[in-house]
Amino acid sequence: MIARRLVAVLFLPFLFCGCAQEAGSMAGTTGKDPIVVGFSQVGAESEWRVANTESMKAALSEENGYELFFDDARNMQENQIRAMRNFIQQDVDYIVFSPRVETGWDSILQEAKEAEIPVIVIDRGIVAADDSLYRAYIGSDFREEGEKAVKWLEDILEKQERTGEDIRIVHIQGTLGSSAQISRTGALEQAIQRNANWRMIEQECGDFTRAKTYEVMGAILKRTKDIDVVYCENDGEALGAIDAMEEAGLKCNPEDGVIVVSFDATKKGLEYCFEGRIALNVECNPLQGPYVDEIIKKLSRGEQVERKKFVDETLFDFYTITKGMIEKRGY
Ligand code: GYE
Repeated sequence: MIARRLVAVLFLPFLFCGCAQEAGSMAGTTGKDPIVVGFSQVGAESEWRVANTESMKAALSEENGYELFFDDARNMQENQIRAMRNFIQQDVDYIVFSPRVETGWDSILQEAKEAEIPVIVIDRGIVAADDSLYRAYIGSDFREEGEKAVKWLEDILEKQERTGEDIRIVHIQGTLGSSAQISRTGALEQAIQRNANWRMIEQECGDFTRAKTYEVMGAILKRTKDIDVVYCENDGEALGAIDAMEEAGLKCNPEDGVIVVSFDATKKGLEYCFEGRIALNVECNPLQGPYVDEIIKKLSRGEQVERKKFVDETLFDFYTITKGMIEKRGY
C-alpha cells in the first residue's frame, strides 16, 4: 500500500489538471506516515466557502500529520466526481467532500467503498442509496437555520403590527439542488403557507453569488419595486440584492425599508447587519476543519465516530448586534 501510494504521489499529480495539488513531503519529519486525505471542495463561490477551505487546510496540515490533496471543483458536480475518482486511484486514506448537490453520488461512493476508502461528507448533505456509502457527515442544520429566519420574520412583522397587510416577499435561492438551498427554501415555503398574508412575488436562483444575484434582482426590480422582504440564502446573495435595490433607489432596513434576511453571518454580512441593510443574519458556521480532523484521527485509531454532527450556530439581527461581535468574526 505504501509503495503504491509513493508511486501515486510521485506521478499522479501530473495527471490532475486544473487542481491545486498540495502534497506535503512523504512521511514528514516525525518519521510517521502522514494521513493522506483527498478533499474535493465545491468551489469558491462565497466568502463562507473561502473560510471553509481555509479551515480545512489549516486543520489538515502537514504539521498536524496530514498530506492533503485539495481540489476545487469550480461549482461543477462532474469535476467533484472526477477529483474523487483521482483520489481513489491515488489510494488516499480518506476522502472528504462538500457536495454541490444532494443527489448523484451513489456510483462514485460505491467506487470508494470498494477501494475501502472511508468518505466523510462536510457542509451540505447528501441523499445516498445506502448509509454505508459514507462514514460521517459534519455540517449545518440548514432546516433549523431556515426555521430561525422565518420565526424571526414572523415575530418582527407581528411587533410592527403588519399581520393584517400583504407582505410581498422576493426569494433568492442558493444553488438549486444543494441541501442548503432545499432546506432554507423549505422553511420559507412552509411559513408562507401558514401566514395567509405572506406572498411570494418572485423566486429566482442567485447561485449563492453576489454577481448573479445582482443581475436577477435587477431584472426583478424592472418588474416591481413593491417589495417588503427579500429572503436571500447567503450573504453574497444579500449583498448583490442590496446593491441592485439601493441602485434602484430602495432603502434596505427593517424600520422603514425592505427587510433583508440572509444566512452565513460573515464579517461583511455582519457589517451590513449592523447598518440594518441586512435585518437578520442567521449564522452558518464554516469552521469545520477541526471537526474533520477529530473524526479522521478517531477513525485512524479504530474508534467509533458520530454519524451525523451539526456545528453550533446562532443568529444576529439589527436590533441586538454589537461592534464587538463583528470584530470577533475572523472571516
Ligand atoms: O451558505 C454559502 C455557500 O453550503 C452552507 O454555500 C453552504 C453555503 C453557504 O456558498 O455561502
